[in-house]
Amino acid sequence: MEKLPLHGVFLAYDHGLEHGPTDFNELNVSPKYIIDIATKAEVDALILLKGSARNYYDSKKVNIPLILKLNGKTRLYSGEPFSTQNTSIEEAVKLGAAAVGYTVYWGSKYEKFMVREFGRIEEEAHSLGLPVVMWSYPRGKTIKDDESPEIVSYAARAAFEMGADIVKLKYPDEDSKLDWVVKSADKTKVFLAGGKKLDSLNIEQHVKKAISAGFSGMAIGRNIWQSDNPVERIKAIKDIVNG
Ligand code: FBP
Repeated sequence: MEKLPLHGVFLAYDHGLEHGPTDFNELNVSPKYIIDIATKAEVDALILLKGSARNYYDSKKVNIPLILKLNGKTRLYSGEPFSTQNTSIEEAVKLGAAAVGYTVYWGSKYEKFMVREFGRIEEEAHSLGLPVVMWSYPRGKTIKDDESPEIVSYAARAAFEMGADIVKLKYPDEDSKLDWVVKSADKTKVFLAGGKKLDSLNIEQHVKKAISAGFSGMAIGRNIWQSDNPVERIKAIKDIVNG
């Protein structure tokens, strides 16, 4: 099993469940295409759900650490955000995962269930030496602006208090508050989430600012595998992250 670095560029590909194949084209609809990109660009980790991992990720052949995402939901569901666990840590170990991931929708009516589930997962994963990555996403009726610095810092702090090793966060809408986000996360390493397709200049500017404020990396999906030159885009982001 590859060890998960706490710094770098992670390639996310859990969108088939989260958004449906509407995010995909003829090429990126296949997990094999994603694993080829990840291998060529030497990403620091690959984020998959169990279906893609079981069918395409061979831990003996792919030299990239796997983060197995343990929960998820579809876009077909329209209530208050609620993402439930769909696989176990035992399964993550069987698949050769180096870490596990879980989304918490802070502020949702169902926050209490996700908190309880994450708490159990975090303790079990750590007892086996597996790092835990939290997608820390304030979302739901009570969250008016999920990119406000107060909300993003709160998401950072909540991940630290819940024992996450890495937290994946949205870019706050005030650059000057990036370092407060990092301070709020304390020992938890902060990774920037990607978002919908942006031009490369825009992404790179975000990454530069985030890294100089103390972010540890980026976990990105659509902006890479929807691009015409995915390997080059990862390499450009890696160059910024690695200084
Ligand atoms: P992107 O870089 O494509 O935004 O991927 C990051 C990610 O967190 C995925 O892991 C996840 O499927 C998706 O974003 C969630 O998207 P949304 O914000 O629409 O729920």
